[in-house]
Formats: sequence, structure tokens, C-alpha cells
Amino acid sequence: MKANKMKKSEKLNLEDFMAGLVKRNPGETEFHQAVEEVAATVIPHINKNPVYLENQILERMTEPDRTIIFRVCWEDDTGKIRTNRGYRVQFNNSIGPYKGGLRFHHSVNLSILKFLGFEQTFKNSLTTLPMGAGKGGADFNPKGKSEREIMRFCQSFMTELSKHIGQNIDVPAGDIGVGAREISYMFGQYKRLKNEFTGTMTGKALEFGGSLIRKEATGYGAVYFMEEMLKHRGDSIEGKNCLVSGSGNVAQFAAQKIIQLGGKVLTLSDSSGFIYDPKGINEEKLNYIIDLKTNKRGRISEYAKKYKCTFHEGKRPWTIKADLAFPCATQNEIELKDAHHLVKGDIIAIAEGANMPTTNEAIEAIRKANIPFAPGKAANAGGVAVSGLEMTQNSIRLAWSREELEERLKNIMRDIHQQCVNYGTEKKQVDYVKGANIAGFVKVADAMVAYGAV
Ligand code: NDP
Ligand code: 2IT
Repeated sequence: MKANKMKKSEKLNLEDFMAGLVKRNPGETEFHQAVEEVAATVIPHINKNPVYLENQILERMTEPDRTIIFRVCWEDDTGKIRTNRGYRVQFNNSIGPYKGGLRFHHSVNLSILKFLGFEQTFKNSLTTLPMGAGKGGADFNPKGKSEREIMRFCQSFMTELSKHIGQNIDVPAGDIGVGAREISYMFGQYKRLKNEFTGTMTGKALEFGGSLIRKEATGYGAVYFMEEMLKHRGDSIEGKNCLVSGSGNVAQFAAQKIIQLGGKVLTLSDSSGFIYDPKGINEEKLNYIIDLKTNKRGRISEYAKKYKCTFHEGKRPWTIKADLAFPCATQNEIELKDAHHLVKGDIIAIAEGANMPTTNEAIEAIRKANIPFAPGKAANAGGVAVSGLEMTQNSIRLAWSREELEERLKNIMRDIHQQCVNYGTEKKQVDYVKGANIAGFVKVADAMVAYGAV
């Protein structure tokens, strides 16, 4: 045997692979869940392509390039010093600078950010744009905080984060608890510290380098993806009853696009429960919600009082009978029992606006029932895709029109759907989970093989 000949590797087996991953990352249940969903469909593909085995690609892809954890000190309105924990997980930069959102929520921990960063690797690859993957945030709870407290927190968070990011290094954006307001405070602080104006964050306001359509992109993209899935079956969104969960950025604009395409939105939710409006949430009622959630930071139950419909405290909307479901709130909001309700209720198709809103057991039940199911890494990629377009516009110092961007977003979502069809079709059925995982994997894996052992 030649000295430099690569050692032949044994085939991967899901159980052994997961046992090793769990051992290396104890207690990180969300991260285990995200990896298992990918590994289950990607391992058979890897075993057929020994180059990925020889290069240990899956082992390397499940280990972040680096994880940065830091203290964030800030002063509240009473003068008390508060301490939170900040993170940036720089997961994989094989195909471009690290790219992904920041989440501010009391539940944030390393497991959640590693699952999100891992998912982002595949999602960003699917967008067709040159973006690597990262995710970050803090266990800071923005609820009930004053404007000034939010500002001070964002500035302190960025003072540390700024050491690790840059337009060609790592480009953060928003996620749960981080919207236009927080991005503005963080970008302002970055600009001040670095004395430079570059596109180091996306989701910026239009006045200072933001892109049209970015705000709408995740929700619109999820609905375009659903439209593609239905078109593939000779159907469309028009006239369909839709369940939407969440009432934040993604849910609001998913609802808006459903209404524009002639669908009927029956539900929305927040962490305290869901509202069910059998007459449908029209454009005017939706504008009330956008104002309530974005400006007044109110609760969804106020909608039920105003428009005289029901509020279901502590519940999720999946028991309501409808045609299409768009989970757009958070991870693990469709559990096995919810999947059974959806299947029994004759749901036609599901598109994930949120990241990993469906548990692996629930996905299995939905796939067994032959219901087209679009995983978040495909269906919600429109947000990061328009972030990628924001980076391009910043680099060329131009701003594209709304029409141009909406057309590009539609084309990207169509392209992602086609990649899922190409890699996920078996006996004339499209397995979108398999298709998205393998299509997302191949591009990153081939880049990693080309680089050698780095
Ligand atoms: P927002 O903060 O704007 O909204 C989040 C919504 O989800 C709120 O209605 C919130 O309710 C609800 N929610 C949050 N946590 C929980 C929980 N533990 N239980 C029940 N409800 C909860 O975030 P986004 O709309 O931006 O994000 C929603 C999802 O979409 C997330 O999974 C995110 O990762 C994903 N995503 C976001 C993208 C983006 O561009 N923003 C891109 C791709 C994916 P409450 O107000 O009560 O907290
Ligand atoms: O999960 C996601 O894709 C996001 N939160 C958006 C990331 C981005 O960089 O726009």
C-alpha cells in the first residue's frame, strides 16, 4: 500500500454514528435531534459515495468550526447590573462566510444554537448563494424590557461579538426576539466600534443598507415553497384553509402571502395560546396583528377580544381541521399527537416556516401518511436567501427594486423545490426531507473534500 493512500473507511451506521455524537455532545437534545434527522437520510448516500466516508465528512460537518461564549453585562433601568450569556456558533464556512441569525430568548443555550447552526449549513447551501453557516444569540429575555434596556443590552452584546464578525467573516441577522429594532442597535454599535460601514449584518433598515423584501422573505418564501409543492401535484393555495402558528415576523408574512394567493388563514398563536377565526384573518385584521406584535408588543389573545373569536389558552392550533399547515413559531411545536390530529384532519401538505418545529417522531407519522412535508431548511430558506441578496447589494453599493427581489426570491424557492425533487424522488413520490438533506449536503461536502483535511 502506498504511504499516502487514504485508508478505506468502514460504512456508516446510524445507530453507532448517533451514539458517538451523543457521547461527544452530552445533554444537547435539540442538536442530537437535528443531526439524527439529517443523518438518517444522508448516511445511505454517504455509504454509496466512499469519498465522503474516506474524508470523514459527516463527522466533520457535525462539529462546529468554533463556538464562542461570552459574558454580556448591562445595566437595567433601576441601575442594577445584569449578566447574560452570549454565543456565536461558527458552524461551517466551506462555501462562504458564516451566515445566520441571532436569537434572544430565555431558552437559548448551546444545544439550541448548535441545532440551528447545523440546520443553517444545509439551508444556506440550498439557497444556491455562497453562504456558510452560523447562529448565535443570548439567553436574554426581551419581554417587558424598556427601549433603553434593549439598546444597552444590544450594545453590550455587540461590543464582544464585533471581535468575531465581519462582512467576509461572519454576517449575523435576526431570529426569535431579534428584529429591525435590535439589528439597528447592534449595527450602530458595530459601526461605531470598527469605524467602518460594511454589510456586516443583514436585516438592516432600508435607510442604511437594508434590502427590500427581507422582512417579508421568510414567510413569503415558505408560502412560495408550498405553492411549488402543490403545483407539482396539479393544485394551488387558492381556496385552501390554512393553519399558521406564531405571530412574529415569519408568521405575519406567511399569513400575508396566503391571503394574497387566495387562501384563508384560520389561526395564529404566541407562547400563551392560539386564536381561531373561522371567518378568516383578512388583510385588515392582519395589519392589526402586525401593529400589535411589532409596535405594541401585545398578546395574541387581544385579537380574540377585538374580533370576537376564540382564544385557546396554552394550546396549539393543530386540532383545527384545515387543508394546509404552516408552523412558524418555534422548535418542537408539532409533536406526535399533533401530527396524528393533522393526519386525521385530512391535512393536504405542511411547510415549516420555523426551524425544526416538528419532532422526528411526528415527521415519521406525517411521511407514513404520504403527506407532502417541507422541512424548514428548504421551506424557510427565503429569509437567509434575501439576506444573501442584501450582502450582494451592499457589496455592489446598489439597491434592487422590490419587483427584482421578489422575482429572485421566487426563483430561489423554485430552485430549492427542484433540488428536493431531484434528490428526493422515489417511485414518483417526493420525499422532501431526504431531497433537502442530500442536496444541501452534497455542495458543502464536495467543497470540504476539495479542501483536504482542514
Ligand atoms: P419572532 O420573535 O418574530 O416571533 C416568534 C413567534 O413564535 C412569536 O409569536 C412567539 O410568541 C412564538 N414563540 C417563540 N417561542 C415560543 C415558544 N417557546 N412557544 C410558543 N411560541 C413561541 O421570531 P421569527 O418569526 O423571526 O421566528 C420564528 C421561527 O422562524 C423560529 O423558529 C426561527 O428560527 C425561524 N426562522 C426565522 C427566520 C427569520 O428570518 N426571522 C428565517 C428562518 C427561520 P411570543 O411572542 O409569546 O414569544
Ligand atoms: O434561521 C434563519 O435562516 C434565520 N434566522 C435567518 C438568517 C439570516 O442570516 O438571514
